[in-house]
Amino acid sequence: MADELILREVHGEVGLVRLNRPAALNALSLPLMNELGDALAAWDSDPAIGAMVITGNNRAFAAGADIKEMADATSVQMLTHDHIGGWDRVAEMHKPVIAAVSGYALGGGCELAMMCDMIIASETAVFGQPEINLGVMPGAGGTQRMVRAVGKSITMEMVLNDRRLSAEEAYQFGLISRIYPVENYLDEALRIAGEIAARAPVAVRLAKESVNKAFEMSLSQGLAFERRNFYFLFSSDDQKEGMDAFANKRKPEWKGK
Ligand code: DAK
Repeated sequence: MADELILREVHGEVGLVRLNRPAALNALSLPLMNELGDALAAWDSDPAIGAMVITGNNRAFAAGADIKEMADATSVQMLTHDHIGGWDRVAEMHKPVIAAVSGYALGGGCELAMMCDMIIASETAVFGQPEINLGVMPGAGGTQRMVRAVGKSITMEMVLNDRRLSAEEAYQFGLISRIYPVENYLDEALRIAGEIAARAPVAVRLAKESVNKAFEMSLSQGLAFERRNFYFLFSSDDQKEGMDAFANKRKPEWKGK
């Protein structure tokens, strides 16, 4: 239906959310973000789903938070409406989440993509943090996740002077992991998500958690965290299965236990 804010599809073991406000370039309103958070959370606890993909359409992943919704808000309303609540949930998922981006990924759209575990883009993708044009600044990770991805100088240009990155630049700078033609970027994102979903689930979960800790911890804390997760996996059936399958030259059958 045309007026649904998001569309949910299941492709094998992959849950796909299509942001669905094409007339507003998928502007991320509060109701849309709440629905997105609900959809991801449901799949995160569904054993039939192993990975998730968020996409928009060929013209826009998302051109930002909904400016018209925010325009008249006061600081107190922004604070008390819990604007961040719906957004934070995306980064809290235990299962891998991939952003499949074509066209505009601006402001909150770029921040939403960066909350995901990897970004796969079409050749037409454009990444930017243009909030400065509105007299504000990024509020959902644009100054923090971007600087960790592409470094200080490029982030400063993006945040202070609305520099936009093409897909090729975003790839060179390390913001995204793949570029595909616009005709098949989504299929490729679904393919990669499907491959990850077919891997040992407990190992995938702890590996994702460990990589993300690199953004939160010192090196020594992160190394200790990684090591504990590594040791923990030796209590899983899948570790025994994976190593036995290797030794016996057969394909492993994961149980997620
Ligand atoms: N919000 C609302 N409507 C938007 C929109 C947006 N971000 N972006 C586009 N639209 C609407 C346009 O108003 C237009 O609607 P109608 O006039 O047709 O009703 C329709 O989408 C088509 O847009 P255009 O006519 O402008 O299309 P063009 O091809 O000419 O231009 C554009 C495309 C992407 C260059 C342009 O639309 C644009 O500059 N859009 C705004 C980009 C932007 O400034 N984004 C940053 C928004 S601020 C937070 C969470 C998130 C955020 C902050 C805090 N917390 C949880 C605390 C995020 C903030 C932002 O993202």
